[in-house]
Amino acid sequence: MLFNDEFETLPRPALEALQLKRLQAMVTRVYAHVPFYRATLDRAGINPDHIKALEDLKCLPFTCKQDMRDSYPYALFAAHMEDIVRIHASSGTTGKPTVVGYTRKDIEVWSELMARSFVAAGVHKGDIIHNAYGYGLFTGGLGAHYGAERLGASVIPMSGGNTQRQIMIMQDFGSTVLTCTPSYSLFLAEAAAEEGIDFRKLKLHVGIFGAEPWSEAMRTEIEGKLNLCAIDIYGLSEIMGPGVAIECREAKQGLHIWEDHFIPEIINPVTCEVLPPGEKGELVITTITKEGIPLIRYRTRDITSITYEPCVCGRTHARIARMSGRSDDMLIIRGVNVFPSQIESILMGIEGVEPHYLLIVDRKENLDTLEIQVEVDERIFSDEVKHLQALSNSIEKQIKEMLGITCKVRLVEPKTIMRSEGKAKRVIDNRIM
Ligand code: DLL
Repeated sequence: MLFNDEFETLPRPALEALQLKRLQAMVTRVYAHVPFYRATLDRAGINPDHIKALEDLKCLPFTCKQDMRDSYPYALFAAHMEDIVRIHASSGTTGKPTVVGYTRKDIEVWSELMARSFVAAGVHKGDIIHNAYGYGLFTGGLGAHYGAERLGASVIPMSGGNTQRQIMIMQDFGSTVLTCTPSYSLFLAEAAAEEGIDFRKLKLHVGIFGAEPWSEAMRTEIEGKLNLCAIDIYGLSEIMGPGVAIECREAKQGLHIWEDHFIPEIINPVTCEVLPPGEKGELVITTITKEGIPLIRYRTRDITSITYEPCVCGRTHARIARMSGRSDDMLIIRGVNVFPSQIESILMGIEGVEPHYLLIVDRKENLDTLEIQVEVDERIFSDEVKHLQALSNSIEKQIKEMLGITCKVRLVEPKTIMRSEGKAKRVIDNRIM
């Protein structure tokens, strides 16, 4: 099933011709309306007429998060304020948030792309979507909401939090689709079990999870505990919000990125050279239809790879691999690079280990240390100390063998690690002052 048959299956030559036309129009517009872009393009000696082919994108300068911060709040907007109908912001860990503005047309496009994403995930009219992404400045709640309405499904605007009530509503309203972060879905299942409610008996058939990194092993865990098909959805506020890319239900092999609106590239984050399909690097996105805040070659910091291989679902849009983390999430422990998702994959493969963990990085006597706190199930936790010790030793050994880092594993009681209603916090790095 497709939402927009024509655009989702455009043959590649037609798709690329459309991309070029839209790219040229976008660059012309930002050059005329955004002083920041006029200055950076002038500095690079490029004027909009230089873009004759898609390959010319490579000559354009990158935009990064700092450029958005420097333009706080509205300096990167390419539309007049009277044409901006919505403002969202993403809360950075430090300082001011990153602000994005949408024209009426931007909201229409976003709604369509979210509707396409829902259909790709196997959602249809008649479904009851329990939307537990946060409503507010965060794009998750309203983005999914408008997409659900555009599709014509029923949407329950739950937002995050109030977990007990969420479960009651899901049960009584007969929700068939759950949208929230993957970590919150597990929290919901756990809270339901505490009340004696078996999540597996609810009517949910699909969960659309994103906004934070999660592993394939976490998918297996969620699908088992919630008895639904778990689909990965990607997006970021700078580019639009949720619905930039999504897995199709048919393949669940990579996330289709809606290329009639975004041009993806993968670069080496150090040298900035563009990498060929299949190679892992940083995802860079150029928006080609946005009016409010179009971005040229935005460096997302998210690490993935891309493939243009045809997909069984018939969509012609490229697929990006599940994000393995953000380049700024990457931990360097005694010189070894490691992503939290790699540790997660190892933990999830171990019997009795629960999908709740926290990585604590510190520096003692000039040496980096990593402590992994991870919950184990009740049965294991009440076991003899020597068995617990043996289990933590074996996890430490596997991590050493597979990732090359020495760590200390601390097995903790069920429900000790803080649960999150939105994006989970997995790392505490005490080395950062
Ligand atoms: O998280 C938008 C969103 C809402 C996506 C709901 C999906 C579902 P931001 O708050 O701006 O926007 O955070 C964007 O979250 O750069 C990634 O690092 C991370 N992220 C988003 N989706 C995924 C995913 C929303 N499926 C940042 N896998 C992005 C891994 C993800 N990381």
